[in-house]
Amino acid sequence: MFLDEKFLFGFSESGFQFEMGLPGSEDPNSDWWIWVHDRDNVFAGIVSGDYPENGAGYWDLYKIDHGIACFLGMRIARLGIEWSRIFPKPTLDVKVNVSIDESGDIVSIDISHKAIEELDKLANKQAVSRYMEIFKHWKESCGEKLILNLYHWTMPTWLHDPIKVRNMGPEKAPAGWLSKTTIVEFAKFAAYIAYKFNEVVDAWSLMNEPNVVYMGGYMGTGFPPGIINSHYMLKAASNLLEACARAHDSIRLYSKKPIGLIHAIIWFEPHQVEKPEDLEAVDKAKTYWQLGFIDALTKGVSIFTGNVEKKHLKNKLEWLGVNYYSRHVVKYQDNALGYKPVHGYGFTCGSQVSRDGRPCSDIGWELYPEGLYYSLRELWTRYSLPILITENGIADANDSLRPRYIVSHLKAVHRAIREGIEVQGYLHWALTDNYEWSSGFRPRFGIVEVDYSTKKRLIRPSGLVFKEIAESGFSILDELEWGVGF
Ligand code: PGI
Repeated sequence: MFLDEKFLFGFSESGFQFEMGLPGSEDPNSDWWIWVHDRDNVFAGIVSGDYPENGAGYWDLYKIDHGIACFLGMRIARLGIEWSRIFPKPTLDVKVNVSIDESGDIVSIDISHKAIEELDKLANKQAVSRYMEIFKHWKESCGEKLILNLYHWTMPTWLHDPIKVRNMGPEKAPAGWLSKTTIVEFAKFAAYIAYKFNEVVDAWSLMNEPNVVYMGGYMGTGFPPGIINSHYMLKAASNLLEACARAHDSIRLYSKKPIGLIHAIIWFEPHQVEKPEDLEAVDKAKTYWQLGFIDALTKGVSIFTGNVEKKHLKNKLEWLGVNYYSRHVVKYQDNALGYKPVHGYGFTCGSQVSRDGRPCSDIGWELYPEGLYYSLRELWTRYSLPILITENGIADANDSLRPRYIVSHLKAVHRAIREGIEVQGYLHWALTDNYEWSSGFRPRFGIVEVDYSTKKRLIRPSGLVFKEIAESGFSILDELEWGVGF
């Protein structure tokens, strides 16, 4: 078994969404900080006008949150580390040997120990030691396991300035994932973090949802840099792939712990199938959204490698993190991707009840637990990698749907396990309310409520449902009704 013999319950967090809140915890050095503070973005309604520095304050209050997590029966945490906190200033001058093949791909990066020592001089030592305190506190209080995720959508402004990219174009600004430089710097960052934190980490996650980064950033407007351009999307996806592969190699210089990828997994279904293109639309959506990326890092070939095998991308995953929330019902559309979501279902439910009569969350995401079971089955059949549910949860301020959400999704997980699918744990999103990117503080994903003015925490009733299941195991689920068919 990967990580443990027993099934693990826990929570997931990212840096940007939880850390800031109390004076001194601000991190103004990331692309997302610039993005959510940009006046034009606020004025255009692209971002909410809420600021992350008014958030939950985990940077200072982590001991309280760990205590609550323990009380709720949580034994595993997936935490993030903010690249911009560790390296607020450029690491570009630290020399490494980069090998490039005839197609321009970065196939290896040779990072010497001397380079690590130079990175150590540049690193913000206060941030390094605070992260070490947080991680050790989790492991020493009651957390048995820690997954450390290296990238959850934010990067230093010296590598990505999304406002300049939008205004002047990616050639004239630090261009983030549109630039090969970011791949090299990410590999250095990964090596440095493995060097510093290996002892407290049980498994590594290379990135959280690179698929949302390339789809959100270059096929929509809410994510930086908010440019709709399918060529940029493909370029960003292929650079993200190289970054994952090279970061994997970097981690292996200093750590033997399992390395995986956390991905946004949406269950795609056809609407009424009227023509063969409608079925192809489902395939296209799955490929662009999720399978294409994982295929490349396992088999070395996918749509993002131009359908040719790239050996330098192959066999880079030892486990898979599944972030599951809802489905998309899609149909054929003559656009760059070949599909569009049908409104009234899944992520585009748009109201309190879907066109299938199922309840939807405060932000209009439909409850569809079967989709988690179907996704687990598909991923297991295709990759045979051990799976962790690394996110699952609901924006539900008055906690009326969360108990049902948790129970029905755990039933889906239980069914998958009974059928022999290796699912090692369930990490809820989220332990506490947090900053929901462009949407600000309105969506309430916490199993624990946060009063943002006092920073006080209050366990929602669903927290006690979670605790009971985590402490007594899956058998208790049979006593509960919710399950939609399972
Ligand atoms: O929205 C809730 C959470 C975020 O707070 C996490 O940072 C992020 O990892 N969430 C939901 C998803 N991913 C995350 C699912 C994928 C998705 C992202 C954006 C679906 C629609 C839009």
